[in-house]
Amino acid sequence: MINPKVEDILNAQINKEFYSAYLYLAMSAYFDEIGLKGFSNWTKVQAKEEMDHGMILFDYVIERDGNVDLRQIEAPVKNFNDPLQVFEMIYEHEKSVTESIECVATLSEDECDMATRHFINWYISEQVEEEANVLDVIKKIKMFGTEYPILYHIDKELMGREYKQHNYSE
Ligand code: OFO
Repeated sequence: MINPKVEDILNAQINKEFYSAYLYLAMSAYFDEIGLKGFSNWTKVQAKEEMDHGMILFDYVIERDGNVDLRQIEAPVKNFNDPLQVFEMIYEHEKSVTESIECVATLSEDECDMATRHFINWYISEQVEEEANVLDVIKKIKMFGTEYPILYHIDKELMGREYKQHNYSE
C-alpha cells in the first residue's frame, strides 16, 4: 500500500503530465496554422512523450496498490506570438515541471517511501534531457534569427524528430 501523501503528489503529477501534453498540442496546432510543419511535428512528438510520462505514473500508482485520481485538466494557453516566444514558454514550463518532480522526490524521501524515491529518478533524468532539448532549439533560433527564410531551415530540422514510446527503465 502506498503512503497517502505520496499517492496524492503522484496523482497531481499525472495531471501535470497530461496538462503538458495539452499544452504541446496547442502549440503544435499554432505552428501548423502558421505553416511551420517541423515545429508542429516537434511539439506533437513532445505531446506524445508527455502522455507516456503520465501513463508511467498511472501504472506505477496501480502497481503500488494505490488509487488513481484523474483530476480536471486545465485548458492550455491558446495565444502565441512567435516561435521564439513559444520555446521560451516551453523552457519555463519544463523548469516548473522539474521543480514538481523534485518535490515528489523530496516528499517520498521524507515519508520513507524509498520505492517511489527510486522510481522518480527516471523522471529527474528525463527532465535534464527535456530542458536541454528545448534550450537547443532556443539557441538555434537566437543564433540564426527569426526571419522566416531562416526559420524554414530550423523547421526542416525539427521535422526529423521521431516519436519513440517512452518506457520506464531502472
Ligand atoms: Fe513530462 O516532462 Fe515535460 O512536461
